[in-house]
Amino acid sequence: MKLSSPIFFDIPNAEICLYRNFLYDSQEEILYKELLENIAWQQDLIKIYGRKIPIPRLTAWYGDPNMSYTYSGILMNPHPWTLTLSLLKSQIEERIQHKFNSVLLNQYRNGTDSVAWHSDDEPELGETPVIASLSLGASRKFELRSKVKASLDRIELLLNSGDLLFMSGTTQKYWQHQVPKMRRVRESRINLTFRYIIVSGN
Ligand SMILES: O=C(O)CCC(=O)C(=O)O
Ligand SMILES: [Mn+2]
Repeated sequence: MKLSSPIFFDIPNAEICLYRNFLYDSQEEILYKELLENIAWQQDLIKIYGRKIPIPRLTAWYGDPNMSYTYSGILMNPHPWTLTLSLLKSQIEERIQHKFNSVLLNQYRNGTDSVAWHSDDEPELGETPVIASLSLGASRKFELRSKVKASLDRIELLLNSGDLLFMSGTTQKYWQHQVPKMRRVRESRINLTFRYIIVSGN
């Protein structure tokens, strides 16, 4: 791990910071290949006007036992942590001093894969979700827009391989984010969002 200093963004009602080059280049490549080959990637379907269509990316959900999670109406049961994922989790936890119990992985096969505007505000993430998002592979745009003030400018970041984006506080309450299509991008990208699910009754 490189101890690059984080960039803090001055965004109203949001807490966002970015660690550029969080990983060593050598770790990045090994990790990317290992995840591409060994993660249990699945193609989820989403119901739109009664028709089931494939979402434009592959996903996988890993975590502690019982951390099931509903994402875009899809109930996901976690696969148990792989050694690679749990080492990565510890590395991130140590750096940002926050605990995680699950990770959602997205694979964008090329620039036509994407994720539409949304907030990571599912009830199981609590009032102020804490998300650590690691990018590997192709560089892709990551955009933020305010849910409450249309007058606020959109924020656009380019997330490169090895970057770690950290979102906390009221970011999910007041802002949405998306990874838009970038049709000229031919290479794939893997993104891991480490999350903390609050189990009801705890
Ligand atoms: O790929 C990314 O950078 C973001 C993914 C995302 O927003 C999500 O999985 O909720
Ligand atoms: Mn998200």
